[in-house]
Amino acid sequence: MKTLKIAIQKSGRLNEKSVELLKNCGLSFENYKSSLISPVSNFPLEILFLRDDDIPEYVQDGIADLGIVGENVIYETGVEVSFLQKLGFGKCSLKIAIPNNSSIQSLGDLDGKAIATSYPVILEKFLKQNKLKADIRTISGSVEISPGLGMSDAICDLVSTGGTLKSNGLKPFTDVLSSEAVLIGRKGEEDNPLIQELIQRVQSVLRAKE
Ligand code: PRT
Ligand code: ZN
Repeated sequence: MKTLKIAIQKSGRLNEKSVELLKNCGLSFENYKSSLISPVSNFPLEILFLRDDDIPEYVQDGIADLGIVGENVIYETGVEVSFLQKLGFGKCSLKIAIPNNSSIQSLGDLDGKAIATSYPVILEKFLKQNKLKADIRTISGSVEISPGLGMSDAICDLVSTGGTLKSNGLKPFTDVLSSEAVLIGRKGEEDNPLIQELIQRVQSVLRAKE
């Protein structure tokens, strides 16, 4: 049977928990050092270590059969993949936040305002659903400093503890999306017995944690 490939984050917030989950599934392999592919010695599987942003497309295009990535990245890239299992880590929410002294009080007040974000696709959808028109300013990082620099009236970014908002003089205004790490697979491959075997193992690891 064909060796499967699973894409996980090379380094960053999801790497350690993804590796831990796969090890707890009884898979034996080396974590990312310099090689971007690590073979699993006791299962027909290879681990690909990638930037998280690339994982959904690799899975959609069949370069990887499976992937572990945040839901936020999947929705932002707009790919067609199947959601196989929520994994219970990497939890965060995408929120619109405003300066502590902002005059914005209701959703309608966002109309015509500038909102800085690294999630323009998800934000645009949210604004449309709420019949709002705002000026989306796409930036790739450090979104939280943009209101203080006069670049935006609000931001839309991931929040977990809320510490970053606080230390930048911002407060949460409204929730856009909640997210956690998920196991995804290529559409149409769900019945592959090796994939089924891996899903079973993941589910029993998650059950043991409950
Ligand atoms: O290099 P690569 O592209 O792979 O990584 P990355 O830098 O794009 O992503 P990374 O490692 O920062 O995050 C990977 C995934 O972790 C995200 O896509 C989310 O699904 C999930 N996650 C969970 C988070 C957070 N919590 C989080 N708090 N991702 C980012 N943050 C950032 C947020 O953007 C903000 O700047 O942390 C800051 C806020 O944190 P608090 O605790 O101060 O609220
Ligand atoms: Zn990324």
